[in-house]
Amino acid sequence: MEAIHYRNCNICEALCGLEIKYEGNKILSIKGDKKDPFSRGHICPKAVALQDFYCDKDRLRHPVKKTENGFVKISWEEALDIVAENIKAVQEKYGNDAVATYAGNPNAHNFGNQLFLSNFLRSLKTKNRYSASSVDQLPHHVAGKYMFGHNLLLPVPDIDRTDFLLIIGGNPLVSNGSMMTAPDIAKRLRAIQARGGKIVVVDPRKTETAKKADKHLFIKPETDALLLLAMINVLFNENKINLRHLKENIDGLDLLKENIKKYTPEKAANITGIPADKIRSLALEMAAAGSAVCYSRMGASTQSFGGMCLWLTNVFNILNGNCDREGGAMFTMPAFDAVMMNPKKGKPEWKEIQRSRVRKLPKYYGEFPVSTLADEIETEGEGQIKALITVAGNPVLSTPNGLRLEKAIQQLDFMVCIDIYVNETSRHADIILPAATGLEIPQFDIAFHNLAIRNTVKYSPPLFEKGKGLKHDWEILTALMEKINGKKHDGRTPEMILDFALQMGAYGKTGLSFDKLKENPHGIDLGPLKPCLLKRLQTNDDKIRLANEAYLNDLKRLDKMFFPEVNSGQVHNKNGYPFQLIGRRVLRQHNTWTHNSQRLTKGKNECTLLINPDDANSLEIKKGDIVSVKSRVGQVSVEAEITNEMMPGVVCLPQGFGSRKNTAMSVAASPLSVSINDLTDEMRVDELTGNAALNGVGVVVEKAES
Ligand SMILES: Nc1nc2c(c(=O)[nH]1)N[C@H]1C(S)=C(S)[C@@H](COP(=O)(O)OP(=O)(O)OC[C@H]3O[C@@H](n4cnc5c(=O)[nH]c(N)nc54)[C@H](O)[C@@H]3O)O[C@H]1N2
Ligand SMILES: Nc1nc2c(c(=O)[nH]1)N[C@H]1C(S)=C(S)[C@@H](COP(=O)(O)OP(=O)(O)OC[C@H]3O[C@@H](n4cnc5c(=O)[nH]c(N)nc54)[C@H](O)[C@@H]3O)O[C@H]1N2
Ligand code: SF4
Ligand SMILES: [Mo]
Repeated sequence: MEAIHYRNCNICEALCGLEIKYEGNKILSIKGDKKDPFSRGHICPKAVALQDFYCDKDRLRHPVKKTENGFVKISWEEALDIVAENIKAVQEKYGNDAVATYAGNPNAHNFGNQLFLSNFLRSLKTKNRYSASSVDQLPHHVAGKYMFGHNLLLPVPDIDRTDFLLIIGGNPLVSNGSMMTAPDIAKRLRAIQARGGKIVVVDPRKTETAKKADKHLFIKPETDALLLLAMINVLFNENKINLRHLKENIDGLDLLKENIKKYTPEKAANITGIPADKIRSLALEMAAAGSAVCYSRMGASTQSFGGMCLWLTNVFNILNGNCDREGGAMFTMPAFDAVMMNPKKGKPEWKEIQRSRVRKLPKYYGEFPVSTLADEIETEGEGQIKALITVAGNPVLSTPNGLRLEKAIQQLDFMVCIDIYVNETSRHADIILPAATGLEIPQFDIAFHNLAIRNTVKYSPPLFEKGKGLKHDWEILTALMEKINGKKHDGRTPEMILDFALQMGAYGKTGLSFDKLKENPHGIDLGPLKPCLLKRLQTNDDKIRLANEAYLNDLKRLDKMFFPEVNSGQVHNKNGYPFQLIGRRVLRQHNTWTHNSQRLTKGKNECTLLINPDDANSLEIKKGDIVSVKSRVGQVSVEAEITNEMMPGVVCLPQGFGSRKNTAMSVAASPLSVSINDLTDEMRVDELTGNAALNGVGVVVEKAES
């Protein structure tokens, strides 16, 4: 009999509500749920592909063990025993730090993993923890910690009410929004313009979002910090500082002013490529708008000055009177409140930052930057990594110089991957443990309600029972914990923890509980964001720190890079690599793992190198030519696409490609699909946060021989 199931899509951060018609275990249709109070019926093509992942015969459906003849199927009991034995053996022989972990992006979208992963990682007592955070949003967390006292106190642009949205290095019309959960983003952006507001995009590429904006400013990659410094400089010089209700809680205003006074729009103009008068008028226009917000994302965070960009973004919003205010940068009050469940107030604030063994990169909230994972595997000595556990990740394709990492992981004593596929990383594992996913798992979002432009809440039970050979990630994690260090699981399910957290949370008093969620399958609207920062601040003295020493010190690195005439030092020159490479996302693919869906991959080749017509001309490259792109670390051959979307001197490849088709026991190569991370350089990091500098990589582009 035909039936309807309502749930949230768990692929990206937008949390779209789905209405799924099904009969037995067959999907009849997947549409947007018009009654979802947040997404209002919106979905993107990826949600429809949930059925493909559910049915995919090439998904891993039972544990496998590597043998000389490839992977062979084994029982869960045997697989878990092998993993536990090998992990324990490495721990005993080399110490706990010899076991490293890498957690990938889908952990953030999986209810069980959100609740059980950190316990599992803690139980291993290793300092070698890595995740996709350091190729993504780490600078946001570092700014949250330094400025507001908690890595999860992250401002969200209140796009439903703002009069002026400045987007730096984000392309929400394709990504559907990031560090800004805003389903149906296209309609929300149009609404800004319809009510007389304005959208400005700063990006080295005239993106899908930039094309719909009121204004697009090309910026040279990795120079955004200079733009932001100059805009803040304008606020000071033109007496536009307006701290509003945060006035008494601001710390470091004078120190900040003193430190940034030299960064004038004139100085920034040369470096950013944006004329001084445009920088000045952008800052002044935002100061004069009824409300305004600067939102910086991937392009700003995954670059050499990512930490500084996210700091300055917050500073600009605060000084401009638009922090914690309607239409500005606001804070959420989620029903499952990860900040209040793990408060930092009352705890010592400025602990010394630990450094990694080989490259001395910083450790933030328990993790080292993944850009140094290969170093830690390859470099002998005490603390060398000898075993790796990956959970829902594919670092060979998703982290810089993936090929070096691919080589490094083959020298490990042992590797286990918890994944739904044999991917480019897990193909080298000794054991792969297959997890249930998508329509087979319950869905309650813990991570992204914290970053949402509106407070809402929703729980969805699994639609289908998980396949016979599969376990939920959280079941795998608790089973491993039990086998490795004897820590017995207390029997609590994700739902039990959820019920408790909801009742303890801000809405518990008004009757929000797990039962209430089950009665409301479309979700519950908890209203627009409200000013709440002063209640949520986690610094011990209730101050918002504008001028943390770590950031002020980092300005010296910026000077060295961009003003070599003042500080003799490294020059931001091209060193024989005349082009700068940046990344992009495509609508019908999610990171590295959705290409088994025919529905998503049919159509034209999207893995192309975008290049400006003048640049193409001077290299005698024509549309469709195969070009060679070479960086310090590698080389790829890829089809060229000539477009004046690109700023001259900048070329663009999509991320997430390079995937060979996943089959049940292996991965098959696809010639047109290349990995951008065969070119990105693991030595390029934002030294302050350790985040990878994935954008702005120096490359040589040439017409390929044939
Ligand atoms: N050059 C460049 N590199 C980038 C980026 C970029 O823009 N440019 N983007 C970066 C960003 S933002 C991110 S988030 C990272 C992502 O980096 P990763 O997280 O390393 O890569 P994903 O492709 O998300 O890999 C997720 C893996 O999880 C598996 N999986 C999916 N669902 C589940 C599940 O429910 N359970 C389990 N156990 N496994 C599951 C998939 O099969 C896949 O193998 O890539 C980063 N890399
Ligand atoms: N369809 C689709 N949606 C996705 C994903 C996906 O793979 N596919 N991945 C999801 C994930 S994991 C994430 S983290 C989000 C990311 O969400 P977004 O941050 O919106 O995604 P990107 O498209 O990477 O946007 C980065 C932009 O920065 C620009 N850029 C590059 N270098 C610079 C620079 O130096 N300065 C400035 N100002 N701009 C620069 C690029 O041209 C690009 O337009 O998307 C999520 N949504
Ligand atoms: S925008 Fe994201 S959450 Fe919404 S349907 Fe697409 S993939 Fe799913
Ligand atoms: Mo991401």
